[in-house]
Amino acid sequence: MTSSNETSFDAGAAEQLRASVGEYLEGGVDGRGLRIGIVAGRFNGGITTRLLHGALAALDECGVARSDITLAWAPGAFEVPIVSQALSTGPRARDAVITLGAVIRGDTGHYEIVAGECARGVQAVQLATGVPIIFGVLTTNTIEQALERSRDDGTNKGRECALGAVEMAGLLRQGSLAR
Ligand code: INI
Repeated sequence: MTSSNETSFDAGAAEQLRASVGEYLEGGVDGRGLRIGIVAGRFNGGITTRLLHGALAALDECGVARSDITLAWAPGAFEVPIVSQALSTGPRARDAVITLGAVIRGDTGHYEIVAGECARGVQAVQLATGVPIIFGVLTTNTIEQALERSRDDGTNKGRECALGAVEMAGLLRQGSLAR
């Protein structure tokens, strides 16, 4: 992934815009009181478990209570959307759902189908339910790339997705976005 001064988000510059618009909305990192669902694929479960540890650590940092987290294991990435849907509908709908999985091209003849249908399904669920479904399903060419993206550090994709879940849940509760 490339990053440069030109492409990265400039928080200072954005902050200066706050007073120049009618309504300025952004999520944050306060996860207290949020109910979060996590759907993890058991396929390539060594990778998804690494993502899960990254996600849980970040949710802890945001103040999300462990008792407010539901963890559901799906057989694989293909089943992740329907479980996400079950966690985002009805009276017990979560404030956000994090999906975690690993589809590795080298191992998979039908890589495009599994990865594509998972992404398509996740997007369909969040647009249909209004609950943010964060896409933490790795799609890589090699096992090494999947290991690299699930390292036990700040670059862990599960961590990034947990922060995204807290941010999106907060954002969608704000101002004119609130339902
Ligand atoms: N599921 C994954 O999560 N990752 C994969 O790489 C994968 N491969 O390699 O096929 C995979 N397959 C299982 C699939 O998600 C379903 O569980 C299965 O097809 C049953 O519907």
